[in-house]
Amino acid sequence: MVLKDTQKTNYERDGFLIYGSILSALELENLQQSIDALASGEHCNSDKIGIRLEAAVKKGELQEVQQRDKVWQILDPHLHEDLIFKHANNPKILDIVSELIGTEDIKLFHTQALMKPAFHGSVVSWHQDSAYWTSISPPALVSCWTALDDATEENGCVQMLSGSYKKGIWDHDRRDFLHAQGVDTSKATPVILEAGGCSFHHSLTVHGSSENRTPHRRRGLVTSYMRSDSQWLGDKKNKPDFPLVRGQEYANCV
Ligand SMILES: O=C(O)CCC(=O)C(=O)O
Repeated sequence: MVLKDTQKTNYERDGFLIYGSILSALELENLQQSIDALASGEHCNSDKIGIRLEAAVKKGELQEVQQRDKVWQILDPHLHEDLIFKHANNPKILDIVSELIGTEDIKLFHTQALMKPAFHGSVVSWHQDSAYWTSISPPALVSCWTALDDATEENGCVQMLSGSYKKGIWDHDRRDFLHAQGVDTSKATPVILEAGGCSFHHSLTVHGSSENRTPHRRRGLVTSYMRSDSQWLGDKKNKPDFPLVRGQEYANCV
């Protein structure tokens, strides 16, 4: 057992856990460099990498910065950088995930880098991950959010709504998900982390993040895990080959 009883109790109550330091200084530096290499467009697999740009770039603003500072999201960076796949397999992270997810048998669902360029990093609206990840059942995945820069309220750290995971999937209006339901978002908890620290959240926990108002960028690396006995509800021929990161796999499961 790596988690203290209070940490497990807090996760069960809140649907998230602000854990703190998880990376060594060298691991942090290597991951920062890997993410920047992917974002810069200079990587050998550049044409294959799923990259979404910051909204300001699409509006024709934010022209005077390096390419890497125009990027908002990198999809599945572990497919292109061994170091990121190694991070997704970090035993310290997997020890915690297995306690939170309730089994030693774990597959990697996906990874993503979420970047907020200085002054421009835009809002991630309130959402539940499982409202998008509808092909996986049960909707009880666990994500680890690792800070590659200090994450503060000013630069748009993630905000979590405590206990929100207990109500299943909420009615989903993508334009105004929470306010439409009369939820007081001032009660959300800011996930403040130093670079190299991490938090964990349940895939039904309502969360989002605000804009980056500072001159410093905010990069986060998310690795999301599911039980390897989860069911794939999508078309069988479209099921990705999800990597087993711990324990065993099961027939007719993900
Ligand atoms: O990094 C962010 O701003 C949002 C993170 C998020 O939505 C997630 O980890 O699922």
